[in-house]
Amino acid sequence: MASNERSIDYATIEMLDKAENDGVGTAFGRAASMKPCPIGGEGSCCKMCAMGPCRLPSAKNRSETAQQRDERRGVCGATIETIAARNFVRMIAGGTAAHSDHGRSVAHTFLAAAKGEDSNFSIVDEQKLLQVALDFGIAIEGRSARDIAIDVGEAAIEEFGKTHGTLRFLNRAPLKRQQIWKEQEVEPRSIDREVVESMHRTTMGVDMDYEHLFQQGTRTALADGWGGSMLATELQDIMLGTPVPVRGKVNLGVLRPDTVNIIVHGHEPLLPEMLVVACQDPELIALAKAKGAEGGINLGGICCSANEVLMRHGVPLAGNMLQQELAVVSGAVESMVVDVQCVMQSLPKVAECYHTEIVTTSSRAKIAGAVHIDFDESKPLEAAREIVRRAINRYPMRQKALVNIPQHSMDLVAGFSHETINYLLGGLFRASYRPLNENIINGRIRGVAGVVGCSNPRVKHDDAHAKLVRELIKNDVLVIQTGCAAMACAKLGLMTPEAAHLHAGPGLAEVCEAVGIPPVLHMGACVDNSRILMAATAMVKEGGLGDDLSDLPVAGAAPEWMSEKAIAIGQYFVASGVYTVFGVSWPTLGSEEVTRWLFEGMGAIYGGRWAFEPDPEKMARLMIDHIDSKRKALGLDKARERVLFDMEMRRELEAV
Ligand code: SF4
Ligand code: MSK
Repeated sequence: MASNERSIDYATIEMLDKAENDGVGTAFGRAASMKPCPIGGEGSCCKMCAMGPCRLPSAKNRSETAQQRDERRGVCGATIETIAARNFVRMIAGGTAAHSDHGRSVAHTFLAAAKGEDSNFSIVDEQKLLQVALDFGIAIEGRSARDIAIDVGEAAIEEFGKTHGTLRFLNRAPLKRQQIWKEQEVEPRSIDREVVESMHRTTMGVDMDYEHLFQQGTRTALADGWGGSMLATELQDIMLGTPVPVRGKVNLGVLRPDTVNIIVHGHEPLLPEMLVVACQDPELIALAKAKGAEGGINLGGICCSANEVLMRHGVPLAGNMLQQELAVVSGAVESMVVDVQCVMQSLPKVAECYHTEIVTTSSRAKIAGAVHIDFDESKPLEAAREIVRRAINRYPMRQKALVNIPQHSMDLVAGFSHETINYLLGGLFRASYRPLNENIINGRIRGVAGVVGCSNPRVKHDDAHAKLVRELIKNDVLVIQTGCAAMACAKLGLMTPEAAHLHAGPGLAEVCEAVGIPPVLHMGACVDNSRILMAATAMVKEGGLGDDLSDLPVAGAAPEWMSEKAIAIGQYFVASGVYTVFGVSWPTLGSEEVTRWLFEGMGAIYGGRWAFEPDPEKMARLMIDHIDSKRKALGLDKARERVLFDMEMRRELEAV
């Protein structure tokens, strides 16, 4: 397959061609040569015990009687419904474990920082500390920030393994939503417990009623969104600063010639924060220059580590998940520093062809062929300085003949935390979601869409993100993004204020131009999907758009998802009342009954439901139709007609 059929991104296309010339294999090539297993892909393969694996091909294209169908079971008698549900719940458990283990390490570092133990971190955002303390029911009156922070840190750590009650952040949701969770008995009790119970209930011979399994899956996903992920986001903000709008650059063109290039990749922002400090150290810059790197040291990022340091420091984004190998292929990266999640095991293999050193830093993740420098959370700056020094020492090994930095990069504005949206729209002294709600009510903004998730070589890289988001903003839907999806759209210039008049419908463009924001807002990393929950909750609490998250004219999507984390995120959005559409493939298609339950049954219970649509234009239509149905239910369809059903405006819109 030609490179331009694999990606719409010019930098990626150039590096894929270079990889081929250099004889380097990448995920794109492996995906093309390895056909996915159709039975596993539909969620119908069970390998929970050694009587199997049991593969139950889907009933599609089969003419079988109900009895024959009923007899199609695993060795233990498990039905296709049970197998599909168990696999799905295990994906949720995996995703929740990943986000939440990240949250746990942040909580431990937070507590150490609060206590003033030997740590390079401190309490930066006191206002947010007080807010979290209030949500946790911790007294703040007349107490020092230090004492409050210690209580918050201890309470946060407790959330992972407490033996009584339910998660504290559930009380942030609208009251009606809390009531639904209570009635459905899906309030998470503690984060670890829900992951463990999901693993228990999906093992051989335990829970064999798919609806009952999904109840546990939902409870586990809520432990992610309103638990582990939300804790990670909030504690990081208190320690590292709540993001505010910041200009940055994105794509492999941010790598620099004659400069030591270091890439951070993964998810946890604590070491990258220290790398930001180390890369500015005059002594290390002087050392880099002494080694011949006249440009000094350049830090960039891949995946969510990148999003974190972009939002707080303007560190450039080198690219999204599928560009990790390609950054090395540029021949201009001295060191790629990885921690956890979305890291490819092929990196050391790719690095063998160049001079790049792959450095693992988490005690939870090592890769054969990489160097391991443990990120000791009590001495993080020391680890960061060692990593930078090693990168500098590799610069003289750079092989000029193998260097080719693609000349593609794009400006963007990032850092739209939900607090920032509050200030930007309402002003510093009357911060509020009122202007956003009013613009939705008067129809200038049709609704809000969260477009998140990964990149996946099973589909054309960045293509679905681009088509979906362009269609949404053209139809006056404000888009908020996190993760690799955010980078895909940033590379196209959709995260610049100028994108409003170039690509947005007239109503959305008017609002964006008045406030000076892009029509597509970068809200951060994958754990920061919790910011989207908070923004949606703020919209409900502001009033005028119903009294629950499921009343809002909003929708979610992950058009190029690949990770178990995406399934956990989708499930907590659906269980929070949000209509959520996924592309690529759907992991329960082997069971019509289970799929129907997720696509329709959940809607009846939670007001949010799943949908699957790989075509991005059809996906946009589904989301816009859903938004319009919510507008109608709120009685806002008339208001919108006044604004948009003007023919001249329509013609202008079509011409964009
Ligand atoms: Fe097969 Fe049942 Fe074992 Fe799964 S648990 S592998 S369906 S025997
Ligand atoms: S990094 S989970 S590929 S969004 Fe958060 Fe990107 Fe998906 Fe990883």
